[in-house]
Formats: sequence, structure tokens, C-alpha cells
Amino acid sequence: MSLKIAILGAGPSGLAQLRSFVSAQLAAHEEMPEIVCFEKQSDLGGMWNYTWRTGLDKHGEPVHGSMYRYLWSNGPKECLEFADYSFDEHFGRAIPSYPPREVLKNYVMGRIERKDVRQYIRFETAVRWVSFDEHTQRFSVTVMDHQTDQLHSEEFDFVVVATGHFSTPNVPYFPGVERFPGRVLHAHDFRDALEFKDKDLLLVGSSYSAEDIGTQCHKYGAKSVTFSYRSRPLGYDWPAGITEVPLLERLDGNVAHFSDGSSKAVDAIILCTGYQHSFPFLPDDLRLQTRNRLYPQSLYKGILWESNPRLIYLGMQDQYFTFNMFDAQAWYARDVMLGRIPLPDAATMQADMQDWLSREEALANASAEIDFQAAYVRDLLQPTDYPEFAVEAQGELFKRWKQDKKVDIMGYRNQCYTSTVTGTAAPELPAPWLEILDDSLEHFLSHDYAGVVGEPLEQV
Ligand code: FAD
Ligand code: NA7
Repeated sequence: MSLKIAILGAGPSGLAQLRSFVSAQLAAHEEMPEIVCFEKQSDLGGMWNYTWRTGLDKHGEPVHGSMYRYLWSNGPKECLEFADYSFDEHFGRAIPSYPPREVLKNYVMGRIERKDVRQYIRFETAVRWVSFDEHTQRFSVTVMDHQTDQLHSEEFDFVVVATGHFSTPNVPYFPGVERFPGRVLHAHDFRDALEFKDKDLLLVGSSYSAEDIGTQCHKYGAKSVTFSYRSRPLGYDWPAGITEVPLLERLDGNVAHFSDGSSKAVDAIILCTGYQHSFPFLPDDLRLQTRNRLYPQSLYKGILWESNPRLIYLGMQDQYFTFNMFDAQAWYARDVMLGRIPLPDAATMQADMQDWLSREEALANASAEIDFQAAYVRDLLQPTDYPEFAVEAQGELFKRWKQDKKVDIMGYRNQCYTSTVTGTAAPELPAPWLEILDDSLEHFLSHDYAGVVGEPLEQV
């Protein structure tokens, strides 16, 4: 009997898993597994599908999307390029290093549409519950099919959880917030910076969401942006109109009071306070519980559930590397499922995880974090047939990206990088990013970019 595999979610991670099977050269003794991918949205692309909706979707399911209008890649595209499908191959020419959301989504979809993977996906089907039967060693997956309005269960040998972890907001309470006269929202519900034009805006948090939403609101005409940090400030050289203050302590009407005794009257508050790993469809003994970190606990190789490696999690790490890391995970997971990679005994798995966890805990700065994640990706790639790519060289690009941001946080997207996959040097944006207000695919591709096509970079 052939293996039956459930993939939960058709975002970049779930699609990587599908692609890994479709592109597998199966050996004579291997049979193509039966694969079903359950996706609650009506299209694939995961987080990269922009939705205007917030709260609940048309079926009453929690809206997955946290992306917003005018979102541009927050890292160079050269750091997330698929080793088996380059940007040059997809667009037929060189494009700048920082594309807007729609362009990146188009790239992710391009690789998928070339292989017929839609046949495996059941859209508008939300996973409700997963259980494991010790006796049969199989999972039962219960889903709500909103197209037929029916709840049903199916059995599988493996379950791959690829439902993302940037959708369920972490929403702290600040005294006085219930009487704040303006709008209070979490980054998950932020959709359009123009809503905050001419407004004094307070953003709580000092990580990627705060940085990107704050700079974007500044770009689209917010009167002022105040970042409030808990542990450390973002620390960039901000333009006039953007300031950083320590943690918000309380609100008194529309006046925000901070822990250094300062205060500011604001019109709206956006809580950029991160997300929870949330798997309401999993029982406690199968459910990953972790903060946002580079090496979540209980996952051998960062993907296999320690106490039951038939349960696989993809993309649960905090991410420098994204699309190509998901590929590395998916290829490794595929080979475990096909029996190509034998798993060691429990003690060896435990020791391997502990080693990665200790290394993660010792990381002193972003540069070390990047090296750590590059080493992790390299470790996964090594036993698989995923095309070789210059992981460490991409790590060096990430370090340059960090430096570029430090030099000019409002202008780092004007920088150009060279692809480690094709050697193509990215052309410049047609104007500084701060001046480009149209983020559509049509507008981005309407320019005649002059790129230099070259050879793949040597491994560093
Ligand atoms: P997701 O993309 O989140 O996909 C998960 C899928 O699972 C979704 O389609 C969802 O509908 C589905 N799903 C969830 N629950 C269920 C259920 N119960 N039943 C059925 N289906 C379900 N990365 C970058 O590389 N560059 C960027 O510039 C960048 N910007 C970002 C900006 C924001 C605001 C956010 C939130 C993230 C950003 N990321 C960025 C990271 C992004 O999350 C990853 O690039 C990528 O989308 C993760 O892929 P995934 O498949 O793991 O998860
Ligand atoms: P992150 O990177 O997990 O960061 C969460 C931020 O929220 C971080 O600065 C936290 O501060 C802050 N936080 C969390 N809880 C609180 C409370 N209670 N009070 C104040 N501040 C708090 O999430 P992001 O949303 O920024 O980024 C997630 C993804 O979205 C990322 O991949 C991007 O590409 C887009 P801390 O430093 O822990 O003190």
C-alpha cells in the first residue's frame, strides 16, 4: 500500500513539500505517495496572498493574512532564491533586489504552476483536528470542507504541518487602552498606511513588523511615528518625524506614557508585538509550543517531532532564510518519509537537538545568528538531492543587508545584490524606494531594467 501524506497549508512551506515530491526521481522500488494538501484559503501562496479582510474570512475562519498593501520584500531577493528555479528563469531578465509582495508571490507561484501541483490541494478546507493512533500508527485528520459544507476525516501515515506562525497575534495589555479614543490594532490587522496619513502614530515593538510598518507609514505621510521598545531600540538613524522611546506603561486618554517618564499624545496605536505559534488542531502531545526562535525545541533537524517523527513541522523557525530554507526542510522531510534518510535512535536525535539548542543559546549577535541558520540549512541539504547552492555566500549577503540597513534604513532597498544562483547583478530601482508609491506587479515590471547576467558565484 502506498504512503499517504497530509500537508497542512499551501503557503511557501507546504508548496515546497509538494514540489519536493513532484520533482523526486523515484527509484524503482519507491512508489509515489498519495498526497493531500489541505488549505483553508481559496488560493495558494499562504501569507503572500494579500487579503483586505481582517478578523474572520467569509467562512468564519480566522483570516490568515498579515501582509499589507505596499509591502516590499524586507530582505534581498538574492537571499531567498530557489536553487532549482532562479529569478532570471522566471522573469526572463534581471530585476532589482527588493521587489514588492506581488512580484515575489508571482515568483513563488511560477515554480509551482510549471508542475501541476494544484491537483493535490483541497482549497477552502480548514484542518480542525489531528489525532494519532498508536495501534495503527496512523493519523486521523479531520477537516471542514467549506465548499461542500461538510466535516470529514481521513487517515494518513505522515502529517506535515505547514500552517505558518505569523498569523495569530500576540496582544499584550496596556493600562488605559480600553479608554484610548483612537484606533488600536495589531500588526496582523494592518492593511493600508494611508489610513494613518497626517496622524501621530505609536507602534509598540522593535522588530521587523514595527520597523516595516513604521517606515511605511512615514513614507505614506504619517505626521509622526513613535516606536516603543521593551528590550532594545531598533537603533537606526531615523529621519525627522520618527523617534524611539522605551516601553509604553499606560495610556491616559490619548496620551501615552513611557517608562522613562516621557509622554506623547497619539492618534492611533499599532501593536507590533509579534505572533504566537498556534495549532488549535493539534492535541497537547503533538503540539509544538515555542517562542519565535531560530531552533524551536522538540524538533529533530528543526522539522521532525521528537516523540513521533511521523509528524513534521516546516517553517517554524524565526527566519533569515525563508523560501530556500523551506525547500531544504521539505527535501529532507521527503527523504525521511520515503525512507531514504534513516533516522537514528532517540538518544542520538536528542543529542543532535541539544547541540543545536546550545549553539543557538550562545549566539551573540545577528551575524552569528545568520551563520547559525546557514549552517542549519547546510546540514539539511547535505544528504538530499536538492541542487547545491551557495548557502554561506547568501549568509554573507544577509550580513551586507544588515549593514545596509544600519547605514540607511529608509534607503536600504535601493541597494543591488548579485545572485549566488545565476551570478546576475541586480539592476537599480527606477527611483529611490521612498519615492515609489505604486507597488503593483505591472508597474514594477514596466521598467526596462538593465541587468548584468553572469556566472554563479563561487562558494565562500
Ligand atoms: P504561510 O505563508 O503563513 O502559509 C501557511 C498556510 O497555511 C496558509 O496558506 C494558511 O491559509 C494555511 N493554514 C493555516 N491554518 C490552516 C488550517 N487550520 N487549515 C488549513 N490551512 C491552514 N518572508 C520573506 O522571505 N520576505 C519578506 O519580505 C517577508 N515579509 C513578511 C511580512 C509579513 C508581514 C509577514 C507576516 C511575514 C513575512 N515574511 C517574509 C515571512 C513569511 O511568513 C514567509 O515568507 C512565508 O510566507 C512562510 O511560509 P509558510 O508556508 O511557512 O507559512
Ligand atoms: P518578532 O520578530 O517576533 O518581534 C516581536 C516584537 O514584539 C519584539 O520587538 C518584542 O520585543 C515585542 N514584544 C513582544 N511582546 C511585547 C510586549 N508585551 N510589550 C512590548 N513589546 C513586546 O515579530 P514581528 O511581527 O516583528 O516579525 C514577524 C515576522 O513578520 C517577520 O518574519 C517579518 O518578516 C514580518 P522583545 O524584543 O521581545 O522585547
